[in-house]
Order: sequence, then structure tokens, then C-alpha cells
Amino acid sequence: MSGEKTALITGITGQDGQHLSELLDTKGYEVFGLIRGQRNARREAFEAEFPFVHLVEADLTDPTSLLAAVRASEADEVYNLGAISHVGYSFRNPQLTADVTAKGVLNLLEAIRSSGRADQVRFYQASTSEMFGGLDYNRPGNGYTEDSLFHPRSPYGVAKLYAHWIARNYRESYGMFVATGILFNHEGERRGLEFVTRKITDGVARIHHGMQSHIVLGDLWPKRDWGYAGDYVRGMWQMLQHDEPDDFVLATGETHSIEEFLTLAFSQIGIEDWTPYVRQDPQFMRPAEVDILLGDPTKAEKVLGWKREVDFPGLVQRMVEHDLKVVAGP
Ligand code: NAP
Ligand code: G4F
Repeated sequence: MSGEKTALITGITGQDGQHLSELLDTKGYEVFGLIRGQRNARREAFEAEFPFVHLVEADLTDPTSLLAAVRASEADEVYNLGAISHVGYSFRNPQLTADVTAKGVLNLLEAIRSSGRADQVRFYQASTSEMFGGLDYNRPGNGYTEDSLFHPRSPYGVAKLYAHWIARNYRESYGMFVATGILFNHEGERRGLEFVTRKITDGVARIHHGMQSHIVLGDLWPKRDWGYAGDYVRGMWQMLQHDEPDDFVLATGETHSIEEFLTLAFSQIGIEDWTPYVRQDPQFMRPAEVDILLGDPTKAEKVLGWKREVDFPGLVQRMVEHDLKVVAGP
């Protein structure tokens, strides 16, 4: 092994997995990534873009494969980013969501213990602001903190709450170095097209190039605390370099509605009134919605020295500029 440290990342093909692989590579890490299923187009695209990553075949629902992955990587740091992560999908497939997003974490923690490496591994759990819920009785005020009340509103949020607590329980019970990052929405060029920000920026680019007439969305009033994924994976790494395992909120401290996102995105292509270009369809509305998310990152800023660099207008601008180029083609 040539790197100073070795990391194993689950969910490596996802948005955060890609950003984190890149970051750890620049820091000299040997990077292992969990890949599931048979060879497919996504895997081939990943291998072409990240040739330095050692891919290990495993699935969060398959304990034997996880034990083999932990043994093969001999990881110093394990980042558990793998999940069914789409809130709307979790309503349609709640059992799969529980198996992967909740029990998958337990499977991975047990694999680490069974490997005999529990004392050597530093573990990061990808917790989420979806655990808070944004309801009247626990509105965020100046921003949710690590100590705010949880009230998840989706099968995804409930699964993540189990994951959060089992991770903390392994820290308390077995003395493992387990850090949880309660991350608010983070977006960027690598965001999946099924999430609202990327759906909008991709749609705006297609409208600009005459390839699409409008974007079909669900509710437009919910508010999110949107940051840039590149800033947030730096925070994950910082949590595992800290001397104590702990829980940290990463957020921008600002909240904006989907309508505000639309306004900034369309203004990038010179459209001030986006209403003729947006339609709504109940299929994109959820049985229970999280009205507002707003985080307070003070602890991460003070204890870790974490600071986000990209602001909300900067985020929208870079996503639209990227999609305008992608849609235009080579
Ligand atoms: P993402 O793009 O949806 O990626 C999810 C990853 O999980 C993919 O690599 C996927 O692999 C993998 N996965 C799904 N099922 C799996 C299974 N059974 N076994 C192993 N891997 C599996 O998610 P993301 O935006 O990068 O988010 C990373 C993590 O942070 C997730 O846990 C998410 O819930 C959490 N989080 C995200 C945000 C955010 O705003 N992005 C905020 C808070 C927390 P395939 O390619 O094979 O499908
Ligand atoms: O982009 P979204 O699907 O993200 P959501 O539900 O906030 O979840 C994301 O952030 C969480 C952190 O808070 C992560 F834990 C989670 O894994 C994921 O990354 O939806 C954002 C908002 C919602 O209010 C949704 O109802 O946009 C609304 N929305 C309106 N139309 C839509 C659409 N969402 C999607 N995905 N697609 C629509 O057409």
C-alpha cells in the first residue's frame, strides 16, 4: 500500500462518494469503494473517472460481503455513505429502505467488529437533517443543532434515525470511534437527476437549448438549507481527524424555497418569469412533507474549523453552467 492511510467508502458511486474519493486521493489515501451488483454501465463510468479507486463487490444488505470488504481493505477509516437516499422513493419502497439505510449500518458495524479491527477503524455515519422534520412544535428557529428534537417524516428519515442511534450506540457500548455527520442538503454537478435541484438545472439547460418545453415538479414552497457537496465531504473527513468521535451538523445557516431556486436558475438563461416553464404534478408530492430545514453549523465551525465556501447563488450558478455544457454536448 502506497498511501499513508486507507479508507473504505460505501456509496462510492453516489454524489458524495465521488467527491470524497477525489478528496482522499489528493490527501494520499489508498481508497477502496464498495460496488454492488454485476458489471453495469454505472460501474464502467465510475472506473473510467476514478481509476485510482479499488472497487470491492459488496452490498449493505449482505453481511458476509461486508466482512470480506472490511478485511480486503484493512481500512483505517470507513465512510458509510451507501443508502436508499431518495425521500420520495422511500415511501414507495419502505422495506428496502429499512434494510439498506437502517439495517445496513448495523451490518457494517458488526462486520468491523467481527473483523477484529474495531479498535483501529474510525467510522463515519451519514446522518441527515431529514431526521428533524420541520414541524410546528420543533421549528428550527435559528437552526437545528446536534441536540434538537428529531421527528422524521418519511420511511427514509425513520431509517436514518435508527442508523444514527445504532452508530452512537456502538460508540457508547464498544468504545468505537464512530462520528455522525448530520448533513443538510448538499448539491452540485454530481447530484442525481432525481433530486429537485439537479432536476431544475438540467431542465433549465434543456429549455435553453430547445430540447424541453417545461419542468414538471411537486410542491414548490418547501424550504431547504442547500450547500455544495464538495464543502461537505471536507467536513466528513475533518470529523474523522478530530481527537474524539462526536456528532456534527454541517449546514449553511440559510434556508431557501424551491421557488427561490427556480428564480436563480432561470435567471441564468435570461428568464425572469419562470411560471410558464414549470408545471406541477401530484406524483412528485409526498404523503408527508418536511416544510423547512435550516441548520446551525456553529459546533463544526468552532470545533473542527469547518467552513463552507460556496453560497446559495454560487451553487445555483455552477450547477446551471455545468448542465448547459453537458446538454450542449462535446
Ligand atoms: P446518492 O447519490 O443517492 O448515493 C447513494 C449510494 O448508495 C449509491 O452509491 C448507491 O449505489 C449506494 N447504495 C444503494 N443501495 C445500496 C446497497 N444495498 N448496498 C450498498 N450501496 C448501496 O447519495 P448521496 O447524495 O451521495 O448521499 C450520501 C449519503 O449521505 C447517503 O447515505 C445519504 O442518505 C446521506 N445524506 C445525503 C445528503 C444530501 O443532501 N446529499 C444529506 C444528508 C445525508 P448504486 O450506484 O449501486 O445505486
Ligand atoms: O431534492 P429532494 O428530493 O431532497 P430532500 O427530500 O430534501 O432529501 C435530500 O436531502 C436530505 C437532507 O435533508 C437527504 F438526507 C436526502 O438523502 C436527500 O439527499 O427534495 C427537496 C424538496 C422536497 O420538499 C420535495 O418535496 O423538493 C421538493 N420537490 C418538489 N418537486 C421535489 C420535486 N423533489 C424531487 N426530488 N423531485 C421533484 O420533482
